[in-house]
Amino acid sequence: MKYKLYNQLVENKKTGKKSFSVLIDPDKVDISAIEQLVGLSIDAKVDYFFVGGSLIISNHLDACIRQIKSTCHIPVILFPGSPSQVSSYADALLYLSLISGRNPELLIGQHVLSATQVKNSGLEIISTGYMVVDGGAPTAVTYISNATPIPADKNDIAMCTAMAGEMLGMKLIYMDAGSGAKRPITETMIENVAQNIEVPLIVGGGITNPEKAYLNCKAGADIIVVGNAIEKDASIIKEISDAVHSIPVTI
Ligand code: 1GP
Repeated sequence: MKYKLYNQLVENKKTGKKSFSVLIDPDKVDISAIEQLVGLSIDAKVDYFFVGGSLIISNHLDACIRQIKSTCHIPVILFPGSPSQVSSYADALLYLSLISGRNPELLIGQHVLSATQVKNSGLEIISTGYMVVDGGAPTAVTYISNATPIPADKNDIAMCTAMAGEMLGMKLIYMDAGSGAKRPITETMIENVAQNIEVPLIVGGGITNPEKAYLNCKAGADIIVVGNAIEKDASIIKEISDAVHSIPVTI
């Protein structure tokens, strides 16, 4: 049971089933707004909720997740911006190492400091090679991480970074242009990475329409994450979910 969610991700990849994840930043939603968001997500057959953010302003992470869990069975996966964003109410945690950067604190330092807390949380822990790609403007993640993102046109660097992450034992690769990125990651870069790794590939950052979500999946993304565009207009949840799920399962 410990790798329940991860095993499902691997199974999905084998069959070519693409997934859609709605990103909820606890600082950007009221508890009252979550009910509506969850309702739309159930109707749209959303696969996962990712919960997390770069800052902690509101300090209602637990309440936020409990609200989601009280109204649906969609798995909640923590996407933490810092070690303090651990909540036992979630189903799993992306244990992120910022492999695109050279800031030792985000490669291993904070992990050491929070290892006991993370292990004792009882959450399913999924080690994730986190790659930030330049999205055309400084985003919260590039500023806070104090690390240079991979240039948007350096497909080889992205490919080799992902390959190294996989060979180091990371179970997922997450390519992120940063929340609200002006330019999402190109399909060419996604394709280069996807063709050279076997672990599931998550892609997010600046995806604002169903067409881009679809193209990213065709290029090899297994999970599409959208946050910012949904904060602006939640009705887009269904359009993007339909686009992601329109890709036929191959086996
Ligand atoms: C950011 O990948 C996520 O870490 C989602 O980005 O908010 O731009 O959709 P957006």
